Formats: sequence, C-alpha cells, structure tokens
Amino acid sequence: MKPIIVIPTFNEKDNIAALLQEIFALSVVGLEVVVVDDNSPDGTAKIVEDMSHHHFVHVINREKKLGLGSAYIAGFKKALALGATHIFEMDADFSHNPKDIPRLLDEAKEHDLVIGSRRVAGGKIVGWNVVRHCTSYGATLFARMFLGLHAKDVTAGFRCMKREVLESIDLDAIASNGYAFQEELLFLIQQKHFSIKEIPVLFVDRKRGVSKLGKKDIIEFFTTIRRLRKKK
Ligand SMILES: Nc1nc2c(ncn2[C@@H]2O[C@H](COP(=O)(O)OP(=O)(O)O)[C@@H](O)[C@H]2O)c(=O)[nH]1
Ligand SMILES: [Mg+2]
Repeated sequence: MKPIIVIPTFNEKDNIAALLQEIFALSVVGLEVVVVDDNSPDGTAKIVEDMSHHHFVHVINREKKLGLGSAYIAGFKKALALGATHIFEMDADFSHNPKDIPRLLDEAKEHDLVIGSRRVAGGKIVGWNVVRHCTSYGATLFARMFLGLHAKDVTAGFRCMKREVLESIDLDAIASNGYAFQEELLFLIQQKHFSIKEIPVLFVDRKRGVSKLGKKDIIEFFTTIRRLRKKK
C-alpha cells in the first residue's frame, strides 16, 4: 500500500513543519506527502524542501497563487505518477487531525471515497463564527438539493480516494478552481457510482495563519452548482 497525502499550501509556515512531523510519526506503512505550494511569500516551500531530506515529502512549486482546485489537480497527478494506491486531500492548518488518517485509510478498504465528515453523527466543527457556519450550511444545503449529492459534508477537504477513482476522472476538465472544486469532484465521483462513506471527524478552525476563503470562492461555489446542474 502507498497512501499519499496531498496538501495545498499558501503561507502556512507556522503549521507545515509540525503537521508533517505528526503525519510521519503515524505508523502507516508506505505513507508519503505531496505539498503543492504557490510560491508562498512566507517561505513555506523552503521549510518543506528542508524536511524532504529526511522524509518522503515531495514539493510542487508553482509560480504564483493559482487556486486550490488547480493545486489539488497538480498534486493528484503527481501522487498518481508516484504510484499512490490511495490519495488524500488535507489542509495544512491542523483543522484536519492527522490522527484521523489511519481511520480514513481503514474505511477505504471497503469504500472508494471516504470523507472525514463534520456533518454526520459524532462529527463537529469547533471555532467558526456564526457567519462562517451559516455560509457553509447554506452552501451544503444548496449543493445537496440542486445537485442531488448524497454526502452530508460536501465541502469537506479531508478525503481519501482509491487511485482508481482519480484515474477514472478527467481532472483537466474540472472547471472550478476555488473551494467549489470540492463539490465538483464529489459530483463527478458520485456520477460514476463509486461507493462513498462519511466518517465523523472533529474539525477545529485554524489556530495559526489565516483562512484563504474569499467572497470570490463563495460566488464560484454557487455558479458551479448552476453549471453542474445541467450535467445531471
Ligand atoms: N497551493 C495553494 N494552496 C491554497 C490556496 N488557497 C488555499 N490553499 C491551502 O488550502 C488549504 C485550505 O485553505 P484554508 O485557508 O485552510 O481554508 P479554510 O480551512 O476553508 O479556511 C490550506 O492548506 C491553504 O494553505 C491556493 O490558491 N493555492
Ligand atoms: Mg483550513
């Protein structure tokens, strides 16, 4: 088995080294990490490059901030080329607990996509303000209603997919580039009838660094729903 965790980063210098250390402290055989950095002004990529001498961590350096969606696509392609059996999505900011990685991987024995879900029994979001809760809840409701998504946490960025899932999808055809990327990918996976399982996770808002979620992303989320609806 060769699970590869793809982590997009933009200005995560206060999180990335500690996160990678926690990931590599797990007893998961064959685990590797691909960090996709968009030329973070705070030097995130250099921290990861220095760690790559001692750990199985690869860095993709992109010239500028090109968006979350394209960062994930670049990371997925690299993970597939490295021979990953399972590919994870994960934030760099400790909102996703590295200790949940083995649980997700274990569920992936039975399912093609496993979502670390905040919206099933036992899952929880800690540290968001009311506005963020309402935005996320509204986005989830709309996406489920208009796209017929079965998963309860459609915007989750903590996922584990079997390689066959990504191999079956035309990654270059994914048009959304911000946070809408997560709903579009989920839509495509569901359309191909892969088995999807949600397991509860505790999501804790970042303690260090700032969120990159912007108004543009929220608008794109809803325009993506309109675009994908036509493909249902
Ligand atoms: N490479 C890259 N990473 C990004 C970009 N936007 C966000 N990220 C990273 O994607 C992850 C999720 O973003 P984050 O700001 O934590 O979003 P939030 O958890 O929804 O508030 C973090 O690891 C960010 O550093 C981007 O444009 N390019
Ligand atoms: Mg985050």
